[in-house]
Amino acid sequence: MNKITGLIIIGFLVVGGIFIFNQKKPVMKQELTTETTTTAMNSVKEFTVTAKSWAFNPEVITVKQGDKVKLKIKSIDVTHGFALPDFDVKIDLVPNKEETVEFTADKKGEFTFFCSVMCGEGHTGMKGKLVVE
Ligand SMILES: [Cu+2]
Repeated sequence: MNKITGLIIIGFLVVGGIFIFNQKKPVMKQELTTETTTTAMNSVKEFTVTAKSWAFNPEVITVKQGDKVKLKIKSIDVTHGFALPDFDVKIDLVPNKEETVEFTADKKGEFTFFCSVMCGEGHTGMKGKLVVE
């Protein structure tokens, strides 16, 4: 009889434990949802970027985490490219044609963007930095 009572008590503890554990989860989810909402309220940051042999201007673009980033990029000489692999951005820049790329800066850090079209001797040094604070 004592053994059975013991098992029942253990059973209650386990069920109670699971109950408490499950109670905590929705609270965590709610916190995440709140964070997402805050992120969605962040603004669109627009930049005009010029590409020419062999540099981007501006070379450093700084935004806040959660910002929606809009880049209007134009090559003013030969065909260049604009690649920002961390945000799945890769585009060819035909001379004097403005291209627009948009992405959400959803992670903090410093991310290199670079020219992705062979454009001459300075090609490999043609890069810049996206800073997400
Ligand atoms: Cu290039």
